[in-house]
Amino acid sequence: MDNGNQPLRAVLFDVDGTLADTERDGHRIAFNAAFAELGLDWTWDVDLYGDLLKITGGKERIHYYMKNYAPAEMDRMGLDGLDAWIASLHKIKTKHYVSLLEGGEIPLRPGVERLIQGLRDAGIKIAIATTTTEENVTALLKSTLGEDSLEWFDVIGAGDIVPGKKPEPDIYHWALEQLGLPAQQCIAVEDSENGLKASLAAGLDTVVTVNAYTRLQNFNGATLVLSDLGEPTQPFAVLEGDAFNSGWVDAELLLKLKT
Ligand code: XBP
Ligand code: MG
Repeated sequence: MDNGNQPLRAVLFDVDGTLADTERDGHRIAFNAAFAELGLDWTWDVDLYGDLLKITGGKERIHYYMKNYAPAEMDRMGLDGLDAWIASLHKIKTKHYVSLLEGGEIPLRPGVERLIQGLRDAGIKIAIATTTTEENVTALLKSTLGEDSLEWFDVIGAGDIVPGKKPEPDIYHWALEQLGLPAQQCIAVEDSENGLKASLAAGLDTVVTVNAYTRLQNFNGATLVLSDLGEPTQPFAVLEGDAFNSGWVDAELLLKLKT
């Protein structure tokens, strides 16, 4: 199919909080399991983790936590060894997180699978633009959409492949370049203020689906802010913007947002 003249050629999905509610019962649990494995008496409870989420990137989040909550341990580590130690702790965290996903603990959010299939059927490209580690993305997609699902995505942009994590736009710039498309022909789907800042700074129209950690954040500039992507049996709630009387996000609605 030649979609050369279409106003919408690709949808770029964030992962954590957008494809699945991974933070509270996924990443947080995995961080705590890694701390316990190394004999650290650190516990990130649900509220503390909500505060820590303002720092994107697991390694960066650990660094911020140490600086603010465990400065003595940070001093003991010394500047030279700190980054390597955080990287090894984070590797252990990734192992725990991947095994949670492989155990089928974390489902996709409402409407995600339906939208992805619908975009594929409509010949609209799909891509991932996330701050999280690539292994985590692979494990989430395989455990929820099946072993072959990685091939459905034209581009998977994740983790440390760019220098600046969200709210920097780097990962979106990278993904757009890989897609070979201008931002004007694409839409991003995000769940957080940091994610929205990144997508807007890359020039992307953005649909936000909020979750418990992000629902009170500032989503100025989003094209649409929704409770979730919605399903025919379970329509979304519109929090901001015009959803053209739709109850669920599909290719048709995204095309309308582009006109
Ligand atoms: C969310 C993040 C990530 C995860 C943890 O990214 O900021 O850091 O919380 O994953 P996004 P890592 O919303 O862009 O998907 O520990 O692998 O960084
Ligand atoms: Mg997110």
